[in-house]
Amino acid sequence: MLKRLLITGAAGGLGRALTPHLRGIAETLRLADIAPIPDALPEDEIVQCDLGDAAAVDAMVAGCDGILHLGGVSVETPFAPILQANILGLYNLYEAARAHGQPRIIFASSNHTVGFYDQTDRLSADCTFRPDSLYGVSKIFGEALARMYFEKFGQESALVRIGSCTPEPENHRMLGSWFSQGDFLSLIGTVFAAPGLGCTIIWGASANDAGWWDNSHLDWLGWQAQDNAEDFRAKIEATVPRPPADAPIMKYQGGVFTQFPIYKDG
Ligand code: NAI
Ligand code: 15L
Repeated sequence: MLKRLLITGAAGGLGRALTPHLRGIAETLRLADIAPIPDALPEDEIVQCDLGDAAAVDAMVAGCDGILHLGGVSVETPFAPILQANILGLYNLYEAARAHGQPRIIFASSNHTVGFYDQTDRLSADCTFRPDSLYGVSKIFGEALARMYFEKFGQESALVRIGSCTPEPENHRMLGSWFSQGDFLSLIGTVFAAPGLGCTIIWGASANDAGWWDNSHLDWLGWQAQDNAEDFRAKIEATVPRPPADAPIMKYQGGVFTQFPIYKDG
């Protein structure tokens, strides 16, 4: 069991959904976010900090032997907040980890690193990046940074390219991209329990019949997704109007992110 698991982005959608189920894998949870964290328990440690603040990130990481890094900008925005949270923030996090015993890190990367692939493409973990947004580019930076800290210092990371982590798939695209919260939780448990991890790319997706991503390189890890978006197909067909086949949400793995402009401040 971990002694102290740091969960960044604990006030966000995934942080709030996953945290209650992670109490069993660590003696203490340290919950961090720039925003107030609504559902913390009295025994949780709370840290309010901006990932762009190096000293605050160093203090946030000190004393932790595992990190679930969910914090950061999670959508397409102007470059400034992405730079602060996802680029400077990642550097600050890995530098803090280097200074404090190299706790294993699960980095919430994204399908938007490869969003310009077609939904007819099938991808292995070593595919060429095809980012669909500045947000996707920032996740590629995070993956590259993690790799460099592994090569230079042996820092272990799981780079989880999350598809769409929602309680249920919500539209036709998510029949391919869905990652159930249960499958994410079992992955987190497996990653922190594994004897060795290295720096491993993992497609964060359930065992979807209509899925696009191949995790067969992970046989050694002993994790297999259990859920399947196909179980929700009838519900989606009945409740969500089917977009035209050439609509971005039906054509591209990254869906509508492929259509976003470069947003400017102001
Ligand atoms: P979210 O936007 O709900 O949560 C992100 C949290 O990060 C927020 O609570 C926000 O306050 C915090 N944050 C933002 N900027 C910060 C800063 N400068 N310093 C400290 N904290 C900051 O996102 P969600 O859906 O919970 O996703 C969690 C992570 O997983 C994100 O990194 C996202 O990119 C990634 N991801 C999520 C997917 C999903 O389906 N939910 C899919 C792919 C990736
Ligand atoms: C992501 O990376 C986003 O953080 C999330 O909000 C969703 O848009 C998800 O990808 C998705 O592609 O469904």
